[in-house]
Amino acid sequence: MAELKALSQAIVDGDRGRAVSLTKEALAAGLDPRTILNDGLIAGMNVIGQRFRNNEVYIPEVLVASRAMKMAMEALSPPLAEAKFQAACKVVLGTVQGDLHDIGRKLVAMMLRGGGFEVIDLGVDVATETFVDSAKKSGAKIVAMSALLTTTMPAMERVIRALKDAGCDVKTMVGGAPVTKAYADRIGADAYGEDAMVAVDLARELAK
Ligand code: B1M
Repeated sequence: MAELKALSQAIVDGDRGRAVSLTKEALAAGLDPRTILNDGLIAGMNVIGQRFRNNEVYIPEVLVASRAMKMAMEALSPPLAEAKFQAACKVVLGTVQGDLHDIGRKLVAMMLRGGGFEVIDLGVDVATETFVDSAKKSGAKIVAMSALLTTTMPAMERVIRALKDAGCDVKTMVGGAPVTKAYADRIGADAYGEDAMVAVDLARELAK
């Protein structure tokens, strides 16, 4: 769809104003927020990610694109959250220690909230103890972790072990670009979310 291609391009260009106005226009035109998210915003970030990998753009361009995505996501957040699901349960969510990537995690948070979950978003660079403390204090049923770096993935295993050691009765879910189902199984996670949409279905399964 033409609007979504333009939106994707606005993200690639890091044009925040255009990204926000095109997101609002797409919503006003009645497009499903999930379609706007997938085929507009995420599609644009995928292009930037590929160019970054090919050394065609560098960190400043990626940051500018990330900011445009964040601002467009703010416009998209209320309609996504409007879906009237019964509050399923609490989920503690964070990007693991040493990792500052937050776009994917914010998407997961947004989709979970849209799916009726109460999300306690701990942010980025979250220490193992913080996950455990938050799970204990909140009574969350699920602890969800995001990692974007191969060097920070092992922190997920540490959190899972610490939750068990602390006797927390929680299910764990992991995700992020370098994480795989095989890795999730190996570290004893209860679920692996390939993307933010799948994360909601998995969280519903885990909450049962
Ligand atoms: Co970084 N970075 N980065 N970066 N960055 C990657 C991840 C990288 C793959 C780029 C590359 O080299 N091709 C590479 C990692 C290599 C590796 O470890 N294998 C990398 C690197 C190396 C780095 C630095 C080390 C660079 C440097 O400084 N030399 C540095 C590390 C900083 C740190 O964290 N300590 C760094 C910094 C940055 C920026 C700050 C510039 C910026 C982050 C801005 C921000 O987040 N606020 C950035 C970005 C933007 C990227 C890329 C280009 C895009 C990431 C992104 O936002 N994708 C990325 C390349 C890429 O992935 N293609 C890259 C869009 C987002 C929607 O996808 O986060 O994967 P993603 O989330 C998806 C799914 O994975 C899933 O759902 C989401 C979509 O539906 N998901 C979950 C995520 N978490 C989930 C949790 C779940 C379930 C699903 O359940 C709990």
